[in-house]
Amino acid sequence: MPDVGTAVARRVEGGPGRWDMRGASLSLGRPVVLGILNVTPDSFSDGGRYEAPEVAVARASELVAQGADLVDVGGESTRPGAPPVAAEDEWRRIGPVVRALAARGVAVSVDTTKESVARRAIEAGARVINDVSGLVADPGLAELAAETGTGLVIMHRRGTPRTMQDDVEYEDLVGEVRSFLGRQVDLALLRGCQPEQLVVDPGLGFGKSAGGSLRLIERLGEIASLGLPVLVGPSRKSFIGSVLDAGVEERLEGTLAACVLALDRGARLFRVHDAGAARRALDMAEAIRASGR
Ligand code: HH2
Repeated sequence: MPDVGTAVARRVEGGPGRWDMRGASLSLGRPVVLGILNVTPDSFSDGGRYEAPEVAVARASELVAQGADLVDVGGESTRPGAPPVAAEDEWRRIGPVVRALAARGVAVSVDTTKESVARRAIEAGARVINDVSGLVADPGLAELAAETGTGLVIMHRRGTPRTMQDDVEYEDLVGEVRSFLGRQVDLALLRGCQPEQLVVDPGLGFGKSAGGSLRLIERLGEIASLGLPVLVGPSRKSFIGSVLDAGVEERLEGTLAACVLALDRGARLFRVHDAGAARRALDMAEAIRASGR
């Protein structure tokens, strides 16, 4: 198994630690909730609902009031089969929203794989880059994070949204995801990022079968053993639908169960649509965990 360097090892020795994002520092002592805001016409569960900037901003305020620590703003759907979106179009969707939220003091994460979009979002006040391609689509994102000090989420996925569900077989899924994340973390460190900026994500549902996503949660400890904070994004995804035979609107309990088990196996950050329910479930689970320490 690859090691991601002594700098990272130092980060975990001191407990749950913190996530640095452009001068601000978020404690990881309490589970961190990222509220999802998709400013897209076609996202799989909330596409078309928040396209008007004022509606998007109102939704973000709701997420924060419910307990989200950050709002993750995306302008390109990554659902299986989704077509790519040009940088200009992506920015046109999210620009006014990122600017308005940052001006209101909301911590904004930008869900993009493009350096040009991330750069504009940072200029508009975003604090975190959430790269679902894990520095593959645009390695320039690592330099950008190093230069600006933003937080950087490095996620594993196989292929692109168009192709990722074509082949979901792995010889050793958890090992491959872990090795990939280790390599990309090394790349980010080499490009000048500090370990405290980095978070890793196994990419539930991204080029994985339903069984694969379940296994990644069950064996999340192996990903956490890389020594970096782990984010998971199970919210309303189809692997929950497969287990429960439930439509997109009926996956809240499945999402919460996935979050709580992921927490117990080492995840510290949770990307969810239902911020209030996740906040309560995670705070409760964390209180139980803490009572034994
Ligand atoms: N999942 C989605 C999008 N971004 N980012 C991270 N770090 N982890 C995830 O698991 C993740 C993510 C997909 O979900 P959603 O945003 O709800 O849908 P869509 O991609 O259709 O907009």
